[in-house]
Amino acid sequence: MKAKELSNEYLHSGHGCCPGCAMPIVLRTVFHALGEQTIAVITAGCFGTISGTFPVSPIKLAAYNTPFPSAGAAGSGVRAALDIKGDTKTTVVTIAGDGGTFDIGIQALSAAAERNDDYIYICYDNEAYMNTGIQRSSATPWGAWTTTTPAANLKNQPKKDIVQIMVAHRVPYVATASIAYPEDLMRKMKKAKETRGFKFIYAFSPCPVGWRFSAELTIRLARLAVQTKIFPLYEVENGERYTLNVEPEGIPAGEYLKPQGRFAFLKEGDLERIQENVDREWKRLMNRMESQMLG
Ligand SMILES: Cc1ncc(C[n+]2csc(CCOP(=O)(O)OP(=O)(O)O)c2C)c(N)n1
Ligand SMILES: [Mg+2]
Repeated sequence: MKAKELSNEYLHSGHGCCPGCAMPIVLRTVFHALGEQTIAVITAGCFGTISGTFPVSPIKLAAYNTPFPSAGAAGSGVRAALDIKGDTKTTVVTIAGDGGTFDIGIQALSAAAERNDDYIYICYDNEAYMNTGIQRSSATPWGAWTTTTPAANLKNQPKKDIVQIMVAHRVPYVATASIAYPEDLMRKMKKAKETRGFKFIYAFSPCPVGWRFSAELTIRLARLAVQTKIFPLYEVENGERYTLNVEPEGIPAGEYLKPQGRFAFLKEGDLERIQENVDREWKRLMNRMESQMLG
């Protein structure tokens, strides 16, 4: 990344995130790309907790806090207010976790996408309700421990495919992103900023506390998620044009799962089952990309 791009900080150190949390790294990069003429719409997850600590908020951007169910609508409202004032330059970005996006806020998110309202919605996915104590969400992967899916009763449903849900709205831009590939994340944010209409950015966000891994492994796990094909990096324009951004090495899924204590309760055969699912999902993605080339 060029030094000039990093010269303006909008998320400062000294914030209240846990050591090794990926979310402030994701959002620091996001804010670098969007610049200071940005209004952040914030929900009650971990980001809301660290950014709403008056008078020591670490963010240097205009911010609007809203309940989870209205996050999608609040982004639309801020955009509409700016439009009425004739301000087309300010970028609106709604930021929510996986619980706020996949579960609690999905109706307002869907409605804003259906109207193709002109703002960016970012979901940082740490795969559970972390701020309230590691409860499972519909983004928690199959076989994971959480406080509501204990060792004797691990998560028994697959992760909801939020990207396909958003792609089905045929919005101008949907992209997955990872802090292990910051240039890619930066480029996607700039593209989202330049694109008119609704944009959905889905950022992977490893959580050392909830996933039970050592804090220095955050970036390595983010990279392994991409390289094992568990979290592919790709973008989709107008609901149909797919581009794969990083060709994964296809490292076995176990390399990603083993450092994480939340997967310590898997039984014999579970690893193979997870690997089969990763391969099946990857094939589905490749089929979509191929059918677009044929069509
Ligand atoms: C409507 C509503 N339901 C529940 C809560 C309680 N709550 C506060 S933070 C949180 C966790 C949200 O999880 P997520 O969106 O994934 O963000 P994270 O904490 O993981 O960053 C919950 C359930 C709330 N504030 N509002
Ligand atoms: Mg979460």
